[in-house]
This record gives sequence, C-alpha cells and structure tokens, in this order.
Amino acid sequence: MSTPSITDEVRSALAENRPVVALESTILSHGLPPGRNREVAERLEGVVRAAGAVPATIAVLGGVPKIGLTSTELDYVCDPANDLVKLSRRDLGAAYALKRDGATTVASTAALAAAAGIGVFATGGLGGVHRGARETWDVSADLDVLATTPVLVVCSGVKSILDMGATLELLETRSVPVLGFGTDRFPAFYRRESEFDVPWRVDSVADAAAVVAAHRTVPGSAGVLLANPIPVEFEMAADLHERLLTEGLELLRERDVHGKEVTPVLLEHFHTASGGVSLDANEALVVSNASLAALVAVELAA
Ligand code: PSU
Ligand code: MN
Repeated sequence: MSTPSITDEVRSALAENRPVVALESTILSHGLPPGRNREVAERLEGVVRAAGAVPATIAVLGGVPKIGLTSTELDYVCDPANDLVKLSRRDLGAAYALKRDGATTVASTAALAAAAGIGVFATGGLGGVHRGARETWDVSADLDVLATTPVLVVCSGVKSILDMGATLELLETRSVPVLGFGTDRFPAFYRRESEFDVPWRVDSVADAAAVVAAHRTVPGSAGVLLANPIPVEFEMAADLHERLLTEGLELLRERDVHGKEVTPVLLEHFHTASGGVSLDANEALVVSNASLAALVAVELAA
C-alpha cells in the first residue's frame, strides 16, 4: 500500500468541499510530443482554475501516487528523457513496489481520483474496444474501471481507431450512462459525430450535474461518461481523417504493434502525418473537456 501524496492546494479544496478536477498524465507523456505536452498541461490547469475549480494532475513518481503535481513535477512528467511507464490500474502496485515513475491512463487516474475523493475527471478520449478485439481481446481497462468507479469522465468520445459500436455496447452492458453534451450523436474524438446515437442528451451544465448527482443515488452505480464534441473550428476534415485512419491501421499491421503500444503509435502517426492538424485538434478538445469538467464540478459542489 502506497499512501498518495496530495498537494496542499488539492487537499484543502477537498476538505472544504470545493470543486476539484482530476487530469491524467498519459496524454502528456505518451499522447503528445515533448514541448507541446508541457504547454497543454499548463493550459489544462489554467482552464480548470478559470472555471473556478482546482486541477489535480495525477501521476506516479518514485513509486508514490501524486494527486496534484507541482510545476517541477509537470516538467518531469513531460520530459521524454525520464521515460515514464504507461500505467493502467493493474500496473500501479508494481510501480509502487519497484519505485517507478509512471503516467496514469484513464483507468488508473480514475481509480486514484475516486480514492482521493475527487469525483470529476477530464481527458481527451476514453480507451475502448479495439478493432479486431474478437481475435486480440484488446479491450481497454478504462471501460472496466468506469463500470466500477464512481467518477464522472468528461471526454470527446473514443477515437475512430476503436470499434465504437462495440465500445458503446460494452458501456451499456456494464451500466455506464453515456451523456451527449449538446448532441444526440456519440462524438468520434477528431470528428464531432459518429454514426452512433447517445442514449441521453443534456444541453446544459446544470442538467449534466443533475444527472450525475441522481446517478450517484442509484443502487450499484459507478462511473458516468459525459461526451463533449470537439469545438467546431478544430474538427478534422472527413477526408483527412479517413486517410489517417486507414494509414494508421495499416501501420499497426506492418509493425505488428500490440497491447499498450497501440494507442501511442496511432496517435504519433496521426500527429506526424497530419502536419500538426491532429495536434491542434487534440489540444482543443482536451482543453474544452477540462473546462466543461470544471463547470460541472463547480455545479456539483454548489
Ligand atoms: N486517448 C487520447 N490520448 C491518449 C489516450 C487516450 O486521445 O493518450 C490514453 C489514455 O490515457 C487512455 C489510454 O486511458 O490511452 C488507453 O490506452 P489502452 O487502449 O492501452 O488502454
Ligand atoms: Mn489495450
């Protein structure tokens, strides 16, 4: 058992029931290129504060789970020279015992946030069922953790590199409500809409918060997904998106990429092959999600 280290700012906000928003670190160390990741980390914390909540970026450093990172710690997490391990929830015990540095995924961030008493978490895209999962069994632990952890995850849906239909079916099976924020369609990360409908639409922060609060009273309930489409001006053109997707999936086959490497390799392909378009898109959507998460957290704390 490793006792989490919680920054004073986050600790006092939690003690006083003020709104806190958890942020993950895998997107920083494995999802965005060096330099850019540090800028995004700063912007995410900035928009959370601007909306009236306290940001808590989560990572594991020297085997200690950190709830809230100092500026120096953010530098450390964003520096590729430090070679942080990608930690899903199952990896946390090993990282604690072996005193490793690691970045937390949606699964591990949600678990650590909930244990610290943080109920709202913002990210870019949720992990899900991978294409070809019927053979590979590659289904992100993110889904399982959401099904058992009482936390609201604000994201822009899942990337089209995943099997979106299967991901939504699994969320239904595991009783995770999916709310579309101002939309009837499940968002597809770089694109505002997929071909799939969301079961519930909410059109205001107040309604989103009310659903989360009510869901928490349902017996056996756990996580909620609030799906927020990418801001219109950053949506990727359909033809570019189609090309990157086809190339990316081909690249995985060629290089025989498996398991936890799949998501980082695909993201890196999107970023290099789109000449930065996907990076701007990724930054815009995660910033928008952090801001929305903070507004919902403020409403929930009121
Ligand atoms: N979506 C992104 N960027 C990311 C990830 C998802 O747009 O960096 C990360 C998240 O941390 C998510 C993880 O939890 O990828 C899912 O990885 P896997 O499919 O290996 O479970
Ligand atoms: Mn996987």
